[in-house]
Amino acid sequence: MIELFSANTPNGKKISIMLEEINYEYKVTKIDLNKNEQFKDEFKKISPFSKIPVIIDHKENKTVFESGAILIYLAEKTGKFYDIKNRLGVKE
Ligand SMILES: N[C@@H](CCC(=O)N[C@@H](CS)C(=O)NCC(=O)O)C(=O)O
Repeated sequence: MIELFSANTPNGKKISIMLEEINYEYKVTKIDLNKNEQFKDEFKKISPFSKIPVIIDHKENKTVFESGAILIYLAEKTGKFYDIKNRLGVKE
């Protein structure tokens, strides 16, 4: 199961859209940016720059931050929306 730490912003939404598109089971933990929850020590353990979005892949025990990195992680995990041949350094 994927846990998405997010807020109602474009960077947050794009991960929700991806999770819906790949039809992956996930839960959302809301981070209230207006209450500065992104600066809490507990959150900074998974997001060192105090930004959403972040995901924890509980099955793999992996944390990923930065929306682009999250999108690639999910695409590679599911084989959808990303051709591994396009990855830098991968030779055919
Ligand atoms: N490059 C980052 C940007 C993330 C980002 O700017 N997140 C904003 C919301 S869209 C945020 O967490 N802002 C809180 C803050 O800066 O205190 C990404 O693509 O994930």
